[in-house]
Amino acid sequence: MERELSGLEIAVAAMFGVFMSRRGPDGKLSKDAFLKLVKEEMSMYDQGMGDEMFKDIDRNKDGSVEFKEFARLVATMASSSYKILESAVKQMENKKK
Ligand SMILES: [Ca+2]
Repeated sequence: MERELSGLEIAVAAMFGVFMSRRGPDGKLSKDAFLKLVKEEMSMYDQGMGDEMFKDIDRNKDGSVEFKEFARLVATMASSSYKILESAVKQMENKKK
């Protein structure tokens, strides 16, 4: 029998799912795929910052984003968005009531 995943495991799996659904045949996000992700899933960020963000996230400078680089971005988003996330959790809790 499969055990139930914890909330944190579900969150990591969801993040992994986003990466998987957008990766190219080489298993990475191209720059275009990354810019599309910023536009479609990161609306809280200034959309003019996409190029700058890509330069920053592409640590090994191979022109694409591998999962490790993507995971670092998500961790940075989480740690720099405490207030936004706190308010999102409150909204989710209020919807449950
Ligand atoms: Ca890279």
